[in-house]
Amino acid sequence: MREKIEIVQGDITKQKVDAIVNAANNSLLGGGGVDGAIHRAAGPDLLRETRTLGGCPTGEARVSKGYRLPAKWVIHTVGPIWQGGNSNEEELLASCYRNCFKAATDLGIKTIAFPSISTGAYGFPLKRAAKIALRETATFLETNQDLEKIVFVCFGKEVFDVYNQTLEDVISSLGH
Ligand code: AR6
Repeated sequence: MREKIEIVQGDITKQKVDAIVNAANNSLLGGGGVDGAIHRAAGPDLLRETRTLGGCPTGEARVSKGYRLPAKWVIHTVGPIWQGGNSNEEELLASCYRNCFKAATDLGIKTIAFPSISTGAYGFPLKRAAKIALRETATFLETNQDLEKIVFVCFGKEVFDVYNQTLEDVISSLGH
């Protein structure tokens, strides 16, 4: 399981994987952060398609093509806005990862890359978010063999270090 998880520092729009995940907002019409970067790299056809999707509730996921991206697909998910921790934020973030894995298996793909959902503009504490991301990934990999590689693309060294440390914590707590 550990060998299927990769943590890298870099730009998700450059990843050569079957699908990249976008940390979008409920409108799916683009924004700042990783969402802005993905729309710029994919080109205007991406917005043309996401306009037809009718938005996306927080915690769910929607699929579009990748257009000019190296990735064939974009899985758009909407993370929760951090409101202090008592507004179901942790469950909603876990639900983003679960729904992205479901979308990936429905597409029949083998490789996927995630950004650190909700931890930029939406203010989710990084360590807590990383723990949720990696725990959901480990749980998924325990029962599902479809995905061969799951990449966490960390934008900056701080995020990279936190993900690496958290992966060790999650794996040892699961007894692997
Ligand atoms: N590649 C990988 N990660 C990136 C990139 C990139 N090119 N650019 C930024 N990040 P954010 P959120 C990191 O704010 O918190 C948008 O406006 C970033 O450093 O992109 O879920 C949407 O439209 C951080 O670690 O997403 C929504 O309105 C992580 O991606 C809102 O922001 C997530 O930061 C969503 O906020």
